[in-house]
Amino acid sequence: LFASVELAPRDPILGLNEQFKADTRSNKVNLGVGVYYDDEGRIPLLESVRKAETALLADAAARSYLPIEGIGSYNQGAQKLLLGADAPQIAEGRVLTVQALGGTGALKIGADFLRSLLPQARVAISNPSWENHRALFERAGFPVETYAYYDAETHGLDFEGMKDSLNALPEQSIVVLHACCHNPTGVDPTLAQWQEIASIVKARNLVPFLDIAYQGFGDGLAQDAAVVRLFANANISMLISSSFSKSFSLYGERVGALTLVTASADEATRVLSQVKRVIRTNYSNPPIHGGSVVSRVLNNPELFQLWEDELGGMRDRIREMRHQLVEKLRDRAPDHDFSFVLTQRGMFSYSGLNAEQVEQLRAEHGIYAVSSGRICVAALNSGNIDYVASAIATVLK
Ligand code: PLP
Ligand code: TYF
Repeated sequence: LFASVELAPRDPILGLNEQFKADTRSNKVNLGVGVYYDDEGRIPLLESVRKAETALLADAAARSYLPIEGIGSYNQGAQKLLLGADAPQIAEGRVLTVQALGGTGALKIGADFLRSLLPQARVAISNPSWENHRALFERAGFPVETYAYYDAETHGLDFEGMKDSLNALPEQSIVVLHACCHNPTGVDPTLAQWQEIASIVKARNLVPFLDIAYQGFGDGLAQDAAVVRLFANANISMLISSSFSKSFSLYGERVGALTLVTASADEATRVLSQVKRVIRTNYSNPPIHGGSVVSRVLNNPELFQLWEDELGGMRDRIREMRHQLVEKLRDRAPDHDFSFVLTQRGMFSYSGLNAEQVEQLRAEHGIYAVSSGRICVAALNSGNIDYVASAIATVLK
């Protein structure tokens, strides 16, 4: 039966993790996978999460099946975080949210739903994008192409190229947009540029699928959702996949949500019924624990404040690492200008290192990065940043 099965390639990022684990060097550093580590190099258990879990344990309940769409208070919390608590679209009953297995699960439910709705559509992702975007939409049956995004010369956005690409897409093409903290480049459009993108999306009748996996890691919870609110207020129907994996440091709980902003309450009811059908035929209904924890935090003002402060702490620490990295590279590699690292946002920086230099970092220094040159700034800390800066300076020579 399985004799003809070929070996599939490893996920380029998660595969790197396996390689890192097998490395026996004590000074090894993993700048590959997009995970937030604290200054001691540990994945934190947030205090807000611990408190919510303690409270949950105190009134432990039996575990029946959840509804297909998941925990109601979780879904409401998630949509308020995206659109704002006072969003008119929510009051009008035009927004629906379903609990999903992480941001990835949300993308997959959305992709499967869109595939039955728009079987002829193509999908456009940014060049470059998170590796799994292409794979996931291709698996769902779509042809996937890219739109211009990153300008390697300026280490910034190729905005003219991006607009040209979007303008050239056929109507009803699905456009996957990173709402904030672009993975892998760390380069985001400005709000004024998002406004222009919204105009194109509207004029060209494109279908925006906003992916937001790092809300709170850019400028703050509300600020990072600005594009979601901008699109909603422009009356654009859209899909939004959101993830709490990073913002709650709950990677293994698979906490995400798919939110759809529709044109009317009636439309929302019909869309929800179809989205539930996709879920039912995939995994029936989501798990309880992670969603319950997040729901507690989102719906309890004290816990929410604590979480927002903790998230702010993570954001500030990453910024501090960006500053220190730029400073240390200025000392050690004065011929190279790394100041662009300061304008990039979120967990990642496209460092400009090439595949050869990345390989040299791994082989000679035990420092792991993605071959594209993407480094996870959130994995730097006061104990490893000097070592990393010196190693980068060495491979630049
Ligand atoms: N989308 C982007 C852009 C990501 O970087 C990630 C990272 O993991 C995801 C989606 C998936 O999130 P999750 O880990 O919650 O599935
Ligand atoms: O880009 C990253 O590193 C994170 C984690 O298949 C990740 O988004 C990477 C690959 C993958 C799933 C998650």
